Amino acid sequence: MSTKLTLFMVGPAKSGKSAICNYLAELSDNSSASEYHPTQGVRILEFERSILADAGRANGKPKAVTVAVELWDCSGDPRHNFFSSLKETQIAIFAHKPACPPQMIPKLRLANKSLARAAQAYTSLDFEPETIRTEFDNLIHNAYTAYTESREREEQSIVA
Ligand SMILES: Nc1nc2c(ncn2[C@@H]2O[C@H](COP(=O)(O)OP(=O)(O)O)[C@@H](O)[C@H]2O)c(=O)[nH]1
Ligand SMILES: [Mg+2]
Repeated sequence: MSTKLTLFMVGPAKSGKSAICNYLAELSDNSSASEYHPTQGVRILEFERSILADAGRANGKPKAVTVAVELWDCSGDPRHNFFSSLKETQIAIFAHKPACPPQMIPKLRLANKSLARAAQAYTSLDFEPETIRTEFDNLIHNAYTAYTESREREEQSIVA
């Protein structure tokens, strides 16, 4: 049975959340569509990613793991505040479209303490879109590692 991770894509309206979700789920690209279609409520995309998981305590070799991903493409409408309902075991990806050219983008300072150390990546579907997938796989890798480590700790506390 593969591990399943649930991730939420949240951020302001028209910041490219749905476009990124489609790209990650390898759905047909509609980024050239002239009309904007705001996401109503939430749209759930399911797909799999293969990652190279770190070696656990038991053996020394990294192994290829398939992770089932449930990606929630949330509405940017502030009336649907999905972020406040996130649990510790879930992950948020923020999409934001800065109003300046890519080379001028400053490092964002995230006010929320628990997000201060969050990884940031500057990407665009027009410019090196593969970076989006690479960063997403890094996120999946980190989440998978945290999940397996917490499971190992739980198992050990039962045995002890
Ligand atoms: N050229 C370009 N257009 C984009 C990109 N990302 C999103 N868009 C366009 O920006 C608009 C808003 O994107 P969407 O994903 O619907 O935003 P959401 O409201 O955050 O889900 C749409 O018309 C997309 O086609 C991008 O990387 N490049
Ligand atoms: Mg959307």
